[in-house]
Amino acid sequence: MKVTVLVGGVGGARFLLGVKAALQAARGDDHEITAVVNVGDDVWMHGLRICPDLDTCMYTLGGGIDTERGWGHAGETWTVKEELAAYGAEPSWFGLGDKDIATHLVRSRMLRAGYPLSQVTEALCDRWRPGVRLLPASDDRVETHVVIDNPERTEDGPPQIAIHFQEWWVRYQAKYPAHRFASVGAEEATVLPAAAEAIRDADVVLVAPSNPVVSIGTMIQIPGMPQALVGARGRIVGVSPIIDGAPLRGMADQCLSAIGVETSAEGVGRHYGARSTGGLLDGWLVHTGDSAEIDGAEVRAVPLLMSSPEVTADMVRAAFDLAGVTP
Ligand code: FO1
Repeated sequence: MKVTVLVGGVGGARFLLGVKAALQAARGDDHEITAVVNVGDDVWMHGLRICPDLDTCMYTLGGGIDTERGWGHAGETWTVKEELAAYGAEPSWFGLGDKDIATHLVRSRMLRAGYPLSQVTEALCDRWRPGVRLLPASDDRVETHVVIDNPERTEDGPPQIAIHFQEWWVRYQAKYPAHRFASVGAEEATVLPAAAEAIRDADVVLVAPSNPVVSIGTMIQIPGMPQALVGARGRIVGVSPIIDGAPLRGMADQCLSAIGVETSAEGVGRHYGARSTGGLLDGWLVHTGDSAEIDGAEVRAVPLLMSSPEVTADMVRAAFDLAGVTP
């Protein structure tokens, strides 16, 4: 059975643990899980290419994640970060752990040698063995930048500036309202062919409860991705990242309000739209107690709190059922 999952960072990685658990329980190793991972958060810092969502998925599925933070290594140390700060080397606000830096050094060296990100990811996964094929949504640079009011505005300075998503998210904790998001590089980018194929060929495509704007939203706009989704032979079922009107973690609410979408299971589901009317979804899972009316898509309410891989596996089974497939 082939399952393809569109994922972003922390929520997506936890969801993938549930997909793995559900398929292992039903079919042992007789399954193929492909994660198509957001690359919009990727960033060059201190000369290193950092891919937060790919690394979060790789560490989470490979057993190396710091479960408290949801990103970076367990048992991390911060010596290099402290040394960089001692030199006044900016950005000092981004948490680069010593172990994590090894990942970025290997990735940056391979990228500079000309290997595409998808091959770099495959090489890194040789060590971590995530048990899921991790594919970047594109080998090309498609970075999410955020337009905000200029915090250091001078009388002749620009009223608005664009900063990298990581600066908005980590340095400013999204305290400056986003006027809009720009996917820098999207026009020249193309969806990773293997990712498009995994979407087309899957028995079911799952949309993880990731940030609907800067993870899922950015991914499905990469040239070639809409066509792959339209051509998917299986049904596409999404899981709401909004429970009882709020995101479980992260700042999906600030992102949704920036694009004028209501922070609710129905708001996100309607934003994604039904595949039958040119949107993304055939089915939409909302949390017990929430409801959503999406013209052309079937909605079901099940518990969506990913409190353990087993509980998440129940969500995944509900998504398979909604997609009309038996794992
Ligand atoms: N998130 C933070 O809130 N603070 C950090 O200092 C931070 C550092 C960091 C380093 C590597 C990495 O892979 C992720 C990191 N994250 C950090 C998380 C990251 O900003 C977000 O997880 C994603 O970009 C959003 O999904």
